[in-house]
Amino acid sequence: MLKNIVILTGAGISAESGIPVFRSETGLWENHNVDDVATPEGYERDPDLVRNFYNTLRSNLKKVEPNPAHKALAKLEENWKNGTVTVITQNIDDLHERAGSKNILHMHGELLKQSCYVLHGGCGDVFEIHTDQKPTDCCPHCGKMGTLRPHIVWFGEMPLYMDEIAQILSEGDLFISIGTSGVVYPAAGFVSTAHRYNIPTVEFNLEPSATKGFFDYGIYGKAGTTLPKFVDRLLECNGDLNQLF
Ligand code: BJW
Repeated sequence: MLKNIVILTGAGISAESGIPVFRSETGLWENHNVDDVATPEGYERDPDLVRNFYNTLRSNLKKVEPNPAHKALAKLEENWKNGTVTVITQNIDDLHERAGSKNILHMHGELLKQSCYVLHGGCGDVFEIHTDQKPTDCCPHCGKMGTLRPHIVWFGEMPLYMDEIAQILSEGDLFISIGTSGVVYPAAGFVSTAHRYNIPTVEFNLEPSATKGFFDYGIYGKAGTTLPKFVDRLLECNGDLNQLF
């Protein structure tokens, strides 16, 4: 029987809420060069630019709401009685939480958190933040000034919860990927891990992703339309995939 459901989400699930995806034709993120705002080197070059970039993204969270795709995943978690539903998200927004999902791992960090940067002499602790981060802020734990940074995993940094994710993948019975281009590792490799464990894999996207070859099934269209229908059918047939595909 299908017990544990593992879900990987990416920027595409939040697109219909109004948060832009990363990979656009311009190659820019919110009008910034990726190297400037999403690498440790960019932060060393211009911490104010990076701090302000994430302050703006954090502030913009107030203007967006979860969409039917986020709500469908929360509904699945609440109503799935055969095992666990885990959302591993690459997203740094809080829309899964606001939709009602509880079992979430933010592998690329969270906009509503900041950390005390060890490489700048900080203590490594992580704290909630709901306002703008300022260069004069002091760490609530070690008291140092100027060591707080956005709690975001930048390129070249180790994503979070990797041991837990490896365990969750090894215990999964169904792997679902939603709204991710499949180009950023290690997240892009989770489907091949699931494939090696011989569990069914499904992707939801506007179009086949870079890792489409590893998916057993692809459901293409806007996740806000396709996912609620899929979740309803999954719950109705109690996870019998033969009835679903
Ligand atoms: C819809 C939709 C709708 C739209 N409905 N769908 C060379 C080869 C291989 C790897 C590397 C390499 N050189 C360097 C690396 C490693 C690097 C990497 O992968 N780089 C590649 C770009 C080549 N990775 C890292 O550095 C990571 N760390 C690492 O590898 O450490 C070592 C390690 C190895 C093994 C195990 C453990 C550790 C860290 C990656 C950190 C990523 N951080 C970011 C930035 C966040 C900050 C910010 O917000 O500014 O996270 S990058 C960015 O990309 C963000 C995202 O989470 C991530 C993934 O993007 P995502 O979510 O897939 O978005 P898009 O825009 O790409 O795609 C959206 C999709 O949605 C599209 O497909 C649309 O079609 C679809 N869509 N609307 C359904 N309505």
